[in-house]
Amino acid sequence: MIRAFVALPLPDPVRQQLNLLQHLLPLPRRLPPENLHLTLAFLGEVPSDLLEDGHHALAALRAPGFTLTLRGVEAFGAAAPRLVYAGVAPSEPLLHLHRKVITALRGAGLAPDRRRFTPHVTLARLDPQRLAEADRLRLVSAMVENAGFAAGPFTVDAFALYRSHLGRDAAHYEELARYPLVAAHA
Ligand code: 2AM
Repeated sequence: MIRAFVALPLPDPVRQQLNLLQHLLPLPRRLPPENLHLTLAFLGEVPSDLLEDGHHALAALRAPGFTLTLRGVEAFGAAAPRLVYAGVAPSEPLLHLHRKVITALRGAGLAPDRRRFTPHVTLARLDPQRLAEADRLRLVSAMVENAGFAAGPFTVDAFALYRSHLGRDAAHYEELARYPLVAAHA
């Protein structure tokens, strides 16, 4: 079984900006900069032959490239933040790509996570139970101070299939395949 997901890789300068943002926030733990990405579909543990079928379906997908801007700092779990992320400026091409990826994966017999798609780049995961009230307030106020964060616009010209190796500290993400998008001005 392979633990897999589909995501947009981010250009180095964008990951550097995100890393800076991570350090402007009082976070107990931060995702390593090399792990920063925008998830399109989470597959969980899948048999390798099924994943191979998913790979072929993704390789056959045609969608246009586009530009994307990251904007704002937000959290899932408003009162008790459990995941802090950089937001994504509204992007119809991103939603289009997401729909195509989901359709391709389902067509190949895979069952991507069905949660509503809220585009985001995870900066840190937290355990709300272990976050003292004073730390929570410091975090929320730093998020407000950095609400003007923006990165981009940058070009999105590919998406990728990743394998997740769970580790004791951070997971390690291995890129299994990269799928080019159609040039926007071909
Ligand atoms: P995230 O996008 O919110 O950070 C690999 O684990 C990637 O798949 C992570 O980026 C992770 O969350 C995303 N993901 C989506 N649903 C998940 C789930 N149910 N379990 C683990 N990771 C999930």
